[in-house]
Amino acid sequence: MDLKIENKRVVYPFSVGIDSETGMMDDYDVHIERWLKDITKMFYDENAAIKYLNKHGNIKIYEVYEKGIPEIDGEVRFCSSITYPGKIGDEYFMTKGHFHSRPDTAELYYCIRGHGYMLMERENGDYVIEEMYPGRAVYVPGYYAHRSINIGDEPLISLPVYPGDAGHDYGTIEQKGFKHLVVDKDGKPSIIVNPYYKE
Ligand code: PAN
Ligand code: ZN
Repeated sequence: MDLKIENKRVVYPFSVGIDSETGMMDDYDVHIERWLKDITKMFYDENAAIKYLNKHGNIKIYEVYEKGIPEIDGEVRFCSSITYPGKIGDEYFMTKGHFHSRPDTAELYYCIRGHGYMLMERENGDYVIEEMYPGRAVYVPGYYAHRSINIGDEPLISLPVYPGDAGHDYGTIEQKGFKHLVVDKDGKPSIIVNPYYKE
């Protein structure tokens, strides 16, 4: 059988290690870091984000290690996703979140460390939240935007796995936001409606 070739690159069988303490991959092609300065607008209380920056300086909110697997039908892409503990105002640190560019594609997240929520929300605002903790797998069906939220006090580490041709649509969430947010209320995570959500 022919090996798949994309960008003149042959995909050979491989394996990779993911450190269960740090989430670091021992062999990766892409490393994405999201720092507060770059994503202040993702937090609903942008003033709190600016205050945080002025008081404490920049901070890493989350990062991702991944292998450069071709973004084509038939492939399976995966990464190590690490969201750090903390809050901006009363909102927990979280990933930007996105729909898939091919919106019908699903995703499976396997949680390795920490305690969090997976927020899944449809374009009409319907939402579901599933808890993430070590050993727990969360299935994100197609047509749901998804975001990992760290509600604990250690890094939230997970292994997301998704179809090669899923793609990432960040623009919709950047413009509209999620309708639902997870905030700390009296020391407990609580779901609120985003006051700035654009229908
Ligand atoms: C994940 C996410 C990862 C980072 O691999 O890409 O957790 O979150 P953002 O992409 O929202 O910045 C995934 O859902 N891939 O499809
Ligand atoms: Zn995804």
